[in-house]
Formats: sequence, structure tokens, C-alpha cells
Amino acid sequence: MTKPEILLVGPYPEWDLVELEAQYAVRKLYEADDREAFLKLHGPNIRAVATRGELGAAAGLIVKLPKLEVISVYGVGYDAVDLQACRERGIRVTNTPDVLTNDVADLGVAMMLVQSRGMIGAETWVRDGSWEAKGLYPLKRRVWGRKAGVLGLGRIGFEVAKRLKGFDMDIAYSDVSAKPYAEGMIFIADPVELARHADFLFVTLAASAATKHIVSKDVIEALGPEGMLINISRASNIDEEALLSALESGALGSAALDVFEGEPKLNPRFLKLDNVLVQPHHASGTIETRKAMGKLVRDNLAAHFAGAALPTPVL
Ligand code: 8YV
Repeated sequence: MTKPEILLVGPYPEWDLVELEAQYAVRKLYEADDREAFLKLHGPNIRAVATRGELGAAAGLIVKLPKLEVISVYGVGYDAVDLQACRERGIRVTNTPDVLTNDVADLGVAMMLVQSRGMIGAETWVRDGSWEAKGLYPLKRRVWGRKAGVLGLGRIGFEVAKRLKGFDMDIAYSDVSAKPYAEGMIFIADPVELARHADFLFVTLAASAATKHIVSKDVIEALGPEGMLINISRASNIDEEALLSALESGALGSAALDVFEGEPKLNPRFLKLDNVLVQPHHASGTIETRKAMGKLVRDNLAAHFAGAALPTPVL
């Protein structure tokens, strides 16, 4: 039996590649010198795409794949996939929810702690001899007992909130409606009011056209000069220009960001700021979780080609 042809938009860990190559004829778009020629050659036979969300970078890709049946996203966020176009062509879409939730929440909370306690600067203080030469490290702000806002109380937001309870924080959240499982948390529908209430604002909502720049200039200013913004969702949820201006002027105290517009190429203004912690979009980046995500990508593909129910369908 001939193996179905699948397209990998970006590279996968070796442990996934070995498994994928055992089942499929794998075409690697990221290795192609001439993408156009590559797609002209392989595009007509591709039945599935496995992607890490870089479909945005390959806009217009699916029109070059006339036999495409399924897109399996290696991640919970599928904002890079044109769902409308997929719906029209009957292309199935899957993602990898749940398996990454705890790691993403862990990183968000770690970013809050690292940034609030100035741990990156403190590390440098020790290594560059400042401790010996200048003495005590400048005092930073506490985390425990302070106010947190969670924008988007889905799976990841809920796990963030659960962890914050361990720091005796006062937790409020915003979502399209109050959640029955949000025990002990205050519901504040308006993101501006949520930000006004919070010392730390976590952005944990799934990105879509509807949430673009939901963290607006007003939200950022409401968080204020003592506030910290933590983003473990998508850059598009934040008005990045407003964020940069607020960080530069001091209208916002600080930020801890795992995602950026145009990543991995950041706006260079971020790198000039010492009130921002920058991370390379690795909230789900543990060996355990990435293995589970890869397995879920493969399980979805296998179910599709077996004509079985998809384990984690989006469409
Ligand atoms: C990435 C993510 O998919 O789950 C998501 O939505 O953004 C991540 O898990 C992962 O970093 C692989 O690129």
C-alpha cells in the first residue's frame, strides 16, 4: 500500500519524524530551497499538513494543495489556520489541547515570579561582580497576596489561577461570561476594569480575529505604572505598539512576554527595555509535553486515514 503523502511546514523533533516517516511519505517544506517548485511538484499529492502554527508564514499554502483532507496543528492555538477556507473545502483541522495546559500555566507563573523579583538582573548582579563591588541587590516587588487578573479563563487560564491561589493572591478574571468553575474568583467582564483591579494581568485567551488587540492602550494604561502584563497566548491579543510605548514611558510597569508579533524576529525596541522579560515562545516547551503533542498530531492523522473519529478536532 502506498503511504499517504503529508507536508511538514516546519521541522519536528526527531522522535516525531521517525514515527511520521514510518507511516507517511513525508514532504518537508522547510527544507525546500525553492518553495514554489517544491509545492508544484508535491502539492498535488499532499493529503495532510502537519504544522506548528506557521501556516501564517505560508499564507496561501492550502490553495496549492488540491487533495488536502486534514491539517493537524502541533499546538492548542490554531489561529494561523484559515478555518473558513477549510470549512468551504471540507478540510478537517485538529489541534493538541490539554496535554500542554500545565506547562503553559507553569511558565506564565514562573515569568511573573522571575520578573517581579528581578531574578534575571539578580543573576547578572552575582556573575558580573556587582554583589561584591556594590553590595545588596535593589529591592523588588512581592508576588504573594497581591491582585491577579486572568484574561480568558479557559483551560490554561484556569490552571494559572489555580497556581496563583497557592500564592494567596486575590484573583479576578474576564471572559465572555462568568464561569461556574471559577470558585473564589471575581468575575469582571470588562478587560479595562480587570486591568484596573490587577497588579498582574495574565493574557490566556485563544486568539482570533475577535480578540485582536483586546489588550488595548486603555487596558495597558489601566494596569498602570505598578502593573505587570504577562502574555502566554498570542501576540495578536495585544496592541504591541501601545505596549511598547507604555513600557518606554513608564505608563506600564513591566511585562513578561513569551510571544511577539513577527516572531522570531522581535521589534528591536523590546531589547532596549529593562522592564520586559522576553521568552522565545516556549511555554509548551518541555520534552514531556512536546512528546505528548507529537503523539496527538499523529493520533489525529492516523484516525483520519483510518476513517475513525478524530481525537481532538477543531473542525
Ligand atoms: C506551539 C503554541 O505550537 O500550543 C500553542 O498554541 O503556540 C505552542 O505550543 C509550539 O511552541 C510549537 O511551535
